[in-house]
Amino acid sequence: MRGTRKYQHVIETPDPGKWELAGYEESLPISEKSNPMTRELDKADPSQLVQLLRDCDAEIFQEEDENLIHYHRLYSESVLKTMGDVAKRVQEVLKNPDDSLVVLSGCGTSGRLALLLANSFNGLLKGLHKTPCYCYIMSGGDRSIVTSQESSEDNPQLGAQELEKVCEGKKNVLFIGISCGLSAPFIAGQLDFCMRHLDVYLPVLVGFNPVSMARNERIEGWHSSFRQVAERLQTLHDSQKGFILNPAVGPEGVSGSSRMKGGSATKILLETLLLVAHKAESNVPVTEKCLLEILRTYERAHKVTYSQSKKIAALMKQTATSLQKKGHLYILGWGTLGLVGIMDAVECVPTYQADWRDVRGFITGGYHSIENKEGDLSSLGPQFSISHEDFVKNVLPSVSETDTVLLIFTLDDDLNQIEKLVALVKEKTSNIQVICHATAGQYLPNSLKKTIPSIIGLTWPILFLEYEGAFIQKFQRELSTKWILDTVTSGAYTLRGKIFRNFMVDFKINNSKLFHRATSVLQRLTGQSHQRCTEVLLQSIYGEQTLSEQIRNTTIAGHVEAAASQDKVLPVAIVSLLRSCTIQDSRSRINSSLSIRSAIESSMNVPGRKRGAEDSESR
Ligand code: F1P
Repeated sequence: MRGTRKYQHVIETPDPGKWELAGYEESLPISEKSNPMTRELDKADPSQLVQLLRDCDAEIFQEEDENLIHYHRLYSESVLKTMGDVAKRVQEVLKNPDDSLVVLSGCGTSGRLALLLANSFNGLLKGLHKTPCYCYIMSGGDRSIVTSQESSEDNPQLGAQELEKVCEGKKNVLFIGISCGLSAPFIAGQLDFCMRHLDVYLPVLVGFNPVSMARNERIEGWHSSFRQVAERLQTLHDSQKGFILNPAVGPEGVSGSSRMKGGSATKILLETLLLVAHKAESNVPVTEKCLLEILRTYERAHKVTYSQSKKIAALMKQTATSLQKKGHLYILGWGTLGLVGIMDAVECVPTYQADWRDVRGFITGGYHSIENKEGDLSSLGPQFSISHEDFVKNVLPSVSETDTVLLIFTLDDDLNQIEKLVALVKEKTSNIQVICHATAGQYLPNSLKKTIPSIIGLTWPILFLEYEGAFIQKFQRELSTKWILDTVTSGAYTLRGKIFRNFMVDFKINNSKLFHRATSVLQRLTGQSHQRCTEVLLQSIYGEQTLSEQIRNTTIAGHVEAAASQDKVLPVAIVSLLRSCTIQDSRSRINSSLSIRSAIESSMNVPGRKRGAEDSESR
C-alpha cells in the first residue's frame, strides 16, 4: 500500500497502475486505454477473470498519487469540493421545486443511469411528500432503455432540442450531462445550449477523463469538438456558472467498455452528491465528511460483493457454457434490480455483437416499475417485452437445459411469488441461479434455499441513518448487482472468444466514437499506420477490396450507416491486415475459426508478419 494515502480505505485498492505513467498509450484518453492489469484477460479462467475485474473496479477508489501524473481521483480534494459545490446548487432547486428542475442526461448506459437516478431521487422526494423535481433524457428516447440506439448519440442538435423541450417554462435548471469518455456529441450539444442560456441553466459535466483528453475531432455538421465545449465549460468553473466532475477511475477492464467502471463511477459519484444535497435540505451542512461517509459505503459494497467471488465465477462459467451451446442467459430481477439486469443485457448487443435474445433482462411489473416517460413500449416488438409475465408467457415455454436463468431479489420482495417462479423455471432447466440481498438478521426461508442449488447471498449491514439510510442500502444493492452482472457477462463473452488480450474485437460500429475505436484497436493490434487501418476498415465495411472515390469521400456518419448492415467488420479487418490477405479470405478464415479470438491469435503468428506496436511495447 502507498504511503501517500489520506483516507482509511475499506477495501485494499491496488497500487497505481502503469497507465498513470507519462507516455503510456499517450494518444488515448484514460477511458480508451488498455488497462495493464487485464492485458491477459483473454487467457484467464473464470476465477482469474473475477479477480482481475474486481481489482479494476477497486481502482475507482484509488487516491491521487502526487509522484505520478496529477490525475484527480474520486477522493481528491478538488473533486470532493466540486461535489459539495454542486450539491449546494441542487439544494437551491429543491427549495423551489415548482419552477426548477434537475435534468440528468446520457447516452447508452449513461442514459439508463440517468433514468435510474432520476427515479430514485424523485422516489425519495415523494416519500417525504415533496414535489419530484428530477427528470432524465436519454439519447434515442425510451426505446434505448431496452435496446441499443447508439446512433442518436452523435447528434448535438437533437440533444439541445430535447433539453429545451423538457425544461419548457422552468426558471432554474441544473443540468447534469453524463459522458464517461467526455465524448458524446448529444451531451456536447446540451452543454453548449446551457452555456448559451446561463440565466436559466447551470451545466455540470460528469465523465472520467481530464478535459485535455476529451474527444477532439470536430463533431460532423456542428461547430465544435467535445473538447472545445468542455474547455468553455471549464472557464465557468471559478464563477460557479458551470462545473466539471471528472475524476480518473482508470482504464476499463475491457478497453473502452464504459458501461463497466464508467457506469459504476457515475452511479457512485452522483448518488453521493445528490444524497448529500437532500440531507443538507434538512439543515445538515454540506461537508466533505458527509460525502466521505457515503463514498465509504460504496467501498464496503465492493468488499461485500467480491466476497462472493467463487460463486460469481461459477455463474460466469455457467453463462459461458449456455452461450456456447447457443443457449441464453435470462435475468429476472425484482424492483430496480430488474432494471440493472436489463441495463447489463442490452449492452451485450453492441459490445459483443450478441443477438438480443442471448442475454435478456426482465423486471417485475415491466414498464410500470421502470416509470419511464413514454410508458409501456411492449407493442414495439418482442424485444420490448420485459415483464416477468412476458417471460413466463413468451420465453419460458422454450427454455431448456442449455439456458441459464438468474433471479435477483431482496428478502423484502414477495418470496411466495419468487418461489412459484423458481418452481416453473425448474421444470425447464436445472441451471437456475440466484443473487439474494439481505439485511443483517434476515434469512432466506428454508423452502426457497432447498429448491435453489446456487445462491450468491449478499448481506448488508443495517444503516442507522435517518430516512436516507434506506436509499443508501438500495444504492449499494444496485451497484453490487451491477458489478456482478458486468463481471459475469464480460467474463462469459471473454471465455467465448470475443476479447483479444483486453480489447473488444467484435463490437458494433454504430456511432462515430465506435468507428474511431475500431481504427484505434486495429492500429494497436497490427502496428500499421492510421491511414492504412482506416482503409482496411472501410474495405471490410463495404466488402470491397478497391475503395471508390465515392466511398473515400463519404462522411464518418455514412460509414457508420454502412457498417450497420455488416457483421464481424472489425475482426475481418484485423485478420486481413495481419495476414495481408483479402477481405474475402479473411472473412472465410474467421467463419471457419473456433472463435474470433483464435482467428486473431493464429494470424498474429503468421511467419514474416511485421510486429505490431502492442507487441513491442509490452509483451
Ligand atoms: C456512452 C455509450 C456507452 C456504451 C457504449 C457506447 O458512452 O453509449 O454507455 O457502453 O460504449 O457509448 P459515454 O458517452 O458515457 O462515454
